[in-house]
Amino acid sequence: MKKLIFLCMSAAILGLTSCKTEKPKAADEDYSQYTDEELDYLGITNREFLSAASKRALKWPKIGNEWFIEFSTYELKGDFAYEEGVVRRDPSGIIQKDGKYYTWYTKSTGPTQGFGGDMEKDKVFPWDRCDIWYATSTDGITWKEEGMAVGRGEKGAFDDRSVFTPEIMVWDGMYYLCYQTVKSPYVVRVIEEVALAWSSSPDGPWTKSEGPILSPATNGVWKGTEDNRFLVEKKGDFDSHKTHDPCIIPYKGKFYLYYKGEQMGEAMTFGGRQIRHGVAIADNPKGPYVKSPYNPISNSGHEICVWPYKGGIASLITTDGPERNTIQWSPDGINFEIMSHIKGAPHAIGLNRTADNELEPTEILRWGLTHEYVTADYQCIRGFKSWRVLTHVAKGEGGSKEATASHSITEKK
Ligand code: AAL
Repeated sequence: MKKLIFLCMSAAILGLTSCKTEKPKAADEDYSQYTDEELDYLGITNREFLSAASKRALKWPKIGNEWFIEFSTYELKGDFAYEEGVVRRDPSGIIQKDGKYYTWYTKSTGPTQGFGGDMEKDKVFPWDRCDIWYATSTDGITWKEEGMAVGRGEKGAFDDRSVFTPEIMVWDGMYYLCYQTVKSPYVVRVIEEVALAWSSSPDGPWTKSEGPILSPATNGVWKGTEDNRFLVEKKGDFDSHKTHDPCIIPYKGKFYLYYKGEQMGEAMTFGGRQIRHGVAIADNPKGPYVKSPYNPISNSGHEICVWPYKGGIASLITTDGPERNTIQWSPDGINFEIMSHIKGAPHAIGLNRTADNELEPTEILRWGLTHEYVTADYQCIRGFKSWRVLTHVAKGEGGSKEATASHSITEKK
């Protein structure tokens, strides 16, 4: 070390400026603040020689494994048992009223023909020509379909083709369902919007908003008139084509509407499809919702799955983008950081909104609803459960008391 300092001093005197230790360090490159114990925990031997990976590791927040979970799914009974010829998908969060769990979901019947056929009759997707139905359960396993909650609008209305992918919010004694809408004809370039319905009872009747409460950005420009979503003059904002998967959370005295954006001219990047999330904020549940200037607030993900935790908002990011299969958290509902990488997660999760979120970060994910593609045409609603992964021990391996105790939490029940 002494030798190095001497060499550097001599080099400086000689006017040579290339010596690394002479370079002033940027504030964020100062690693002296980290203790020997922290370096030891991360397996870093020498703080003078930090690889890029070690520097990143040092910047990780001081978190344990409390965000690290695994999932499995299971069959549900009653009307949620798979039914040939019927689409039930995209379950909302679960709420409870008078001892009964409630969920809302997308429902339709018949196969999907796809684009390019008879525009008057065909279903272009399983979520085309759908209405929003609801079901109840006393145990979360056996569900009874109660009927339609919100139907499509009349011919010519903004929601005349399909209403789907609902999410529920309970606020001040009122029930709010937000959901996606499509207007006929359902072409490839069709826009998809978000609407709202409200009721004083989970059993309805529901009053629908007169128009959408959220729409795609209008600053993208299609190229030509061919019905092709990849051909653009200008892509526009992250949500220039579609706004999907809405979920409203009461937060900090306002209402945060999280949603997935699809962009005109969607590209495949190193993370897969270009899909990101945004948020629009309102003073009242019914709006007006104003998009945050910070959008997009994720660079990855698919269906929205967000919940309040420790004064901030947590988000499960699945399916698309370089940060897929992570759980993230933001202190302000906008600036999300990765808290854990997970092996994967069920799609289109309906969270158990009756959970005590403050127990632990993923308490709300202990059980809930998801959907499964039984065939390309028909989906059914299933249950999921998750468990924390706290240790990694081989079969028969002893381990400390703590490890043994935590291992029991990891067991699939
Ligand atoms: C899902 C969701 C939205 C889409 C469709 C139904 O994966 O992202 O809900 O519109 O597919």
